[in-house]
Amino acid sequence: MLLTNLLATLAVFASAVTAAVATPHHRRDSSKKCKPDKPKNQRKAWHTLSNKEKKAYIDAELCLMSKPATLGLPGATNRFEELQSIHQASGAIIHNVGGFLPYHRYYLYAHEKLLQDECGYKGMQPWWDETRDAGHYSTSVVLDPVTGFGGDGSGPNGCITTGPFASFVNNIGPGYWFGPNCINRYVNDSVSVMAGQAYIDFCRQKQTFAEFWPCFERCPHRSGHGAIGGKLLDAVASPGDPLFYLHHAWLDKLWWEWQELNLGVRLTEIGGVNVSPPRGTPPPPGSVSPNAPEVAPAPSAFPPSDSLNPDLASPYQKPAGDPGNITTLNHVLNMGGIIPNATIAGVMDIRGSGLLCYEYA
Ligand SMILES: *[C@@H]1O[C@H](CO)[C@@H](O)[C@H](O)[C@H]1NC(C)=O
Ligand SMILES: *[C@@H]1O[C@H](CO)[C@@H](O)[C@H](O)[C@H]1NC(C)=O
Ligand SMILES: *[C@@H]1O[C@H](CO)[C@@H](O)[C@H](O)[C@H]1NC(C)=O
Ligand SMILES: [Cu+2]
Repeated sequence: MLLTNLLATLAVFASAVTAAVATPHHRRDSSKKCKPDKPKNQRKAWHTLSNKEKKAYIDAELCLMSKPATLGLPGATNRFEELQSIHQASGAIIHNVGGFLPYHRYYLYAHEKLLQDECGYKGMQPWWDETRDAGHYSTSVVLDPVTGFGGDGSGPNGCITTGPFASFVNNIGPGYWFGPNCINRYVNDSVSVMAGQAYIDFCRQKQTFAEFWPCFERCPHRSGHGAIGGKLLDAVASPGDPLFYLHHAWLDKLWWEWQELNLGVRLTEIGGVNVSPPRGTPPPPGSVSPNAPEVAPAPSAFPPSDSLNPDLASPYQKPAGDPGNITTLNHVLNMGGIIPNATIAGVMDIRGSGLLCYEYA
């Protein structure tokens, strides 16, 4: 076991060195000094926002949903769906891989930037403090019908009927198919127990990135998707529920807190497979908390239509950047033209040495 760990660490180190001398990554505008701790760069917890701040965020999201698509991405009819479309098309190369956390970090940034640049949003991406709501998501302020994202779904398709997004018609999903469909939810409080601190601590004590990411991707990541259910549990079309961005911001915060425990190593430590293993592959031993049940993927109630995304990623498609099967800092995070592509190296640090400049408050 020790030897395996040592070899994994060496492999990770070797790829970090290779990355450092390879193609430089896209850099942020150096004319803008990064001050991540300035209030304007702080990502705050949803429950700490004033009602006015909450409304500003939701209004900006509604604005993205109302702006026509501009990039010709498959299935997308508006700016919000363009983001969802690139997530759908990349589905097989951004989940169950070592690039899962970096991809979603940069993806959140793309969303935050669209809200700010296209819809005049002055705030930052808020995050959902799910630990606070573990075991009782159904009563979370995040699901408030007036100041939040609306509540649980109902009826035969589980469509949400309250909140600002109740009438949103989503043209992406389910799965690799195209809509139109509603935002649906099947909130399950017992699954939401897995947002609890004990589950986070279980992954937090993992010493290497190779051990950390599969643990974390499963629980609290997948369990959170499972606790809301419906659209949010859709493996590839889940960004159709705006809750996606609050869930992933929380996960990004937790990943950053793990990085902060050993920044000297964890700002460059990466690894893990680079192509999704076939469905049903058992997780690596020790990566799953003994209490964490498997959370089923989206129900297979796909429409019997020909509306399949033509860009459907093949299971063995790989991200650009490095030919190997192990994730490296050179791998490309493809944003489909929404914002420039980046490499993993560019998003490892959120404090301004790369592309990102924010802090979690
Ligand atoms: C909630 O999830 C648990 C665990 O997966 C399951 O046993 C239970 O049936 C679910 N409850 C509902 C109402 O779907
Ligand atoms: C890389 O992964 C592909 C697909 O799983 C596999 O066919 C190939 O043999 C792997 N290559 C190496 C060098 O492991
Ligand atoms: C982003 O990366 C993808 C995958 O490598 C590539 O096909 C695409 O052309 C890149 N887009 C831009 C704008 O560079
Ligand atoms: Cu995802």
